[in-house]
Amino acid sequence: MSSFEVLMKRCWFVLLLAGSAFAVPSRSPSPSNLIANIPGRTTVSLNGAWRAIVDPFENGKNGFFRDAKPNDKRDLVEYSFDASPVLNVPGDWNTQRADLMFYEGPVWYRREFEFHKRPGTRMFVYFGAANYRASVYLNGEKLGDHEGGFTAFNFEVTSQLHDSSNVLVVEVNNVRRTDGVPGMKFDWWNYGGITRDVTLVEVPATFIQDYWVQLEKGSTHQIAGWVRFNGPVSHHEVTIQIPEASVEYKTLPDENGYAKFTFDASAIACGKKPASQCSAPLKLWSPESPKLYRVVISGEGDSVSDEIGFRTIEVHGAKILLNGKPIFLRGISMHEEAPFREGRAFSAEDAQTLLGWVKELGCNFVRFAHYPHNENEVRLADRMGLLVWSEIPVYWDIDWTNPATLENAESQLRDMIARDHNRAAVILWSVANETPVKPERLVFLKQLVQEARELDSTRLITSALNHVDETAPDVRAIADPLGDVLDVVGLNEYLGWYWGRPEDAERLQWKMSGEKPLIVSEFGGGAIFGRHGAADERWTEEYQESLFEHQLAMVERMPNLAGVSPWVLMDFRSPLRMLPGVQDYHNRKGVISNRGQKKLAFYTLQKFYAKQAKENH
Ligand code: GCB
Repeated sequence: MSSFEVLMKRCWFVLLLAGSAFAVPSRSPSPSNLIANIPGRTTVSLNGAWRAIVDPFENGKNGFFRDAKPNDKRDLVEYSFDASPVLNVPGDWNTQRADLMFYEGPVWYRREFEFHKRPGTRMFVYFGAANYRASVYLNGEKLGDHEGGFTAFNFEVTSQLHDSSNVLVVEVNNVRRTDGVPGMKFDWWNYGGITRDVTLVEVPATFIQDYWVQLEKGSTHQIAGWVRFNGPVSHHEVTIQIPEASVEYKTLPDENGYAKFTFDASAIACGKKPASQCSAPLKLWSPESPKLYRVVISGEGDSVSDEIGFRTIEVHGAKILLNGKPIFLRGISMHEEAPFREGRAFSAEDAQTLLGWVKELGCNFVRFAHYPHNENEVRLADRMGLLVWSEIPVYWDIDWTNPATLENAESQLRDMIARDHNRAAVILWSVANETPVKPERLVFLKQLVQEARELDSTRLITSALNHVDETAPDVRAIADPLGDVLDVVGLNEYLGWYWGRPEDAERLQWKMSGEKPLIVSEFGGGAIFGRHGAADERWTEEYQESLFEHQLAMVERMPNLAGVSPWVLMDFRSPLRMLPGVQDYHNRKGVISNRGQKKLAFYTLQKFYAKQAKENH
């Protein structure tokens, strides 16, 4: 231990460490340029009423970003933000104006704001998400473009920001694209707009851009990670503190403003105490005890505080181990759809309602389908003790051979991981959902799997597969070579809805090749809340209930089963579901209706999870 210098500081032991090479949980520095932990920064919200011009032919490309006004009565200016109606931000435009429900195309947003810059600071504008493409302009200058409807992005505005009145203009275009991620067809509403918070972020000239503080894979006391600065560094100490656990650790950044570290939290916290008294100074995070610690990272004149949980997640044969013990994932899939009012969910209250239902079902796991959900949901899952599957929208068929499409998917993957890599709740990164088995898709997805592993070697990589072979009468096996490179295999199967009858589940046997955990990531069927009838009558609550009963009994018999996340928590809008009087543009497979009413299948699942919780303890 010659490279360690152990110092006593107040009652704490401080380890000072410089220049050693360590195993870190990720490739570094993180290639994403996102500023981590916006809730923990000095910010000004730009949410509220923005003026909006609906521009179906994209005429505004000729200059709407200038926010021009006629100079005199002879001047011709054929648009006016001032005279245009407002749209709320955050929010999709579809549910704010009836005439925009089916709209796909560009909308120009404008927000005026007053701001006085403080000396020595740098400013950024941060968007939680805008679907699907966004071009951003401040005071007539272009800041940049962003593609992808569910990932955050930020631009520095230090030099564009005026010291008084400012005009921020954003063109948001939700038109579907053949080269997009997702592509042309998907089973959810293509809500357009600035769908998450917009924030001005103030940071010092040199600031902590991102950091990673998590347990090293497989260890319950070794913390490994990094801190990345933006701006000139003067090689001052970087400190990582976990005050409640009496941990303080110091290291130095390199010339690129990057400091990686690994330290033994027990050794620091225990100091000279006998080992028997301090074998586990960190209480591990788990669904039963979602302990979060305040972690303070400081250095180079900046300081950020976060709430971080510590846990391990591994695969051992066909088991998923949380903190070294096998866990059965009692889950549900959900969309980021607002309860009661419909539209995109974005607020802390939306998250509270949705995840409240998830807890009421008896879940310890939730699958955030089919794209990265807003940060409120992920942070609440951290606090509530819900394990999370997080996914990028590589969905059904996309342009597999197009390098720009791959680059786009990679950047969505990077930004998903960058925003949430300090959240203990997130245990699974999913690279795709129900993609067709063909060679070019395998090349594409293998690349994403490899990249996810390089970015985060501590979590598990998965994907929802749906290609199944009938290997003998009433025997099915997953037939997708992508399974070979995943840590955990997801299976979407719709026996009793898209094929066969619910009771066929009694006879069906499943075979798994190889020892890998399996999550049945979807099954389900549609029902209208309040429609009652025989168990074999489609769209009744009884049909859905019977389907759940048969499915759950079958799923329990599946080899390698490590978890379930049926489809889906709540009915949601979808352009693919038109049947009048039944669907009316809603996917009705929710166990809860879009008005918050619980269907019979909700209770079937709740009962199953109560039994599972008892048996697996
Ligand atoms: C699926 C998809 C999901 C759909 C669901 C359905 O397999 O993954 O996005 O909404 O089926 O309802 O058909």
